[in-house]
Amino acid sequence: MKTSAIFSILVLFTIISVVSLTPAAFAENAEITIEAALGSGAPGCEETAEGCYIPSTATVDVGGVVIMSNPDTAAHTFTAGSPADGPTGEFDTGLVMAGNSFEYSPDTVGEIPYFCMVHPWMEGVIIVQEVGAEEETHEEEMVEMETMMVGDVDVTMSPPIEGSVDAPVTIVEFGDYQCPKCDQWFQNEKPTIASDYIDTDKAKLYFVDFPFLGEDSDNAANASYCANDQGKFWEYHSTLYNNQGGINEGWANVDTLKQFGADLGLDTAEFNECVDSNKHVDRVSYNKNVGATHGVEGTPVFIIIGSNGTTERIDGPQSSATFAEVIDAMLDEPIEEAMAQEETMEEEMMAAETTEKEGGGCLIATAAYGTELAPQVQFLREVRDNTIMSTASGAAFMTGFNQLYYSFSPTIADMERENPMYQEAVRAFITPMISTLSILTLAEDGNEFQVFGLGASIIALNLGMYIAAPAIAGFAISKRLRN
Ligand SMILES: [Cu+2]
Repeated sequence: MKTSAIFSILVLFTIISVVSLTPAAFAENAEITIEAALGSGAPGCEETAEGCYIPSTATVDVGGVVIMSNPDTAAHTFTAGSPADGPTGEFDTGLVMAGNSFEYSPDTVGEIPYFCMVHPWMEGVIIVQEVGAEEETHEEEMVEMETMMVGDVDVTMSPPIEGSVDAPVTIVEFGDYQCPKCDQWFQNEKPTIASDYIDTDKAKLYFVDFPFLGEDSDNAANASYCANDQGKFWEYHSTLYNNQGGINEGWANVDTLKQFGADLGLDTAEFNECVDSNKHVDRVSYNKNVGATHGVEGTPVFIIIGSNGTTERIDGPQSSATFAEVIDAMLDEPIEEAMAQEETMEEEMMAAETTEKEGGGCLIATAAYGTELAPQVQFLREVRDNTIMSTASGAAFMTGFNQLYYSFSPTIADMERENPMYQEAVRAFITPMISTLSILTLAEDGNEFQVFGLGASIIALNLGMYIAAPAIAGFAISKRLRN
């Protein structure tokens, strides 16, 4: 929990004005695709700029088609409604298994919030508009959003990280796709850093655009976000470096950028429109500005931030050994101690606020938060995603269970947060139940019969503990009183 405190050190609310470029004369919103974010089966995606569904706000024409697809490894639902109020019935995909999709065609103008019944931290909105209406996202509008800081680097508008969110060390790379030194680092040093630190969850990488070598640099950066819209940022990022040519010699002109998109199997109509309209120009310039505030003038520049906020800067395509030295030193830092000294009251409060969100509307997680039960609850989440959700009866049960559970759970979770005594009581009440649930780990993943059988025994066991045993005790007491 300490690490999450560090990485969300300053969560400030700011108002960012998103100024548009030429709005498309005829918006092409006849067909849109929404994807469940990769890894959204575990909480965390709700803290990212992208959200848990990509895009988390999608605009479609009345009578158009929304394709809800699940490229993630966990099964998800796209269910109209909200975790607090439950399903509204406008649409419900039921469980969409990994690699599957579902189509929905809205027939009324309006906004439809939706969520995942299995992972209630996943929420999104579909905006249904008149055919031919100007796309709202292109208009000048005020967007209220959270500023995400790592150390003193603003990564609000960065693409998704490479690596694990929980990795203690953060590498922020400022780069330009046309810069030969960036490519040199990407080809020669990054692979070693990736295998030694990123793949081993010791470090994570943010890429922040710093396009300064000409028009094609800006176009390439914009195109990388167009690929990001379709969940292929890092693939496109690699494609760009692998095809790098001379500066402004045409290898990254609009036509070539579109070809790269097609080669990666992206939806070309959507991608080309995004490239032509320079859709993400604001995001790119926001990121360039972040570099400028940190005195970046050329690329690549790296800012490396340790888990307790220690910051080191590396200029130029230095060797992986140089990175290793800096990162190893940061990994050796005594995290807890440094934190204890540096953490101000205010930061602690903010950390508490962010961690509270982890419990969200889940009364069990909230009751377990900060206690020895917490790892057990996390473990059960994994069992749910790997074992229970891997069978049809288990998945059907979870969908029903979640519908019931989240109808009252958020209210109780809020009460727990307000009153520690209440949290204590709920924890005492659920502890035996959580222990029985661990029995499910005995089932093999995907074994329908075992999941069903063990599930039934657990229900019986719980009925016994919570209803039969107290009832018997009650009878015994009243009998004794009568005598
Ligand atoms: Cu889900």
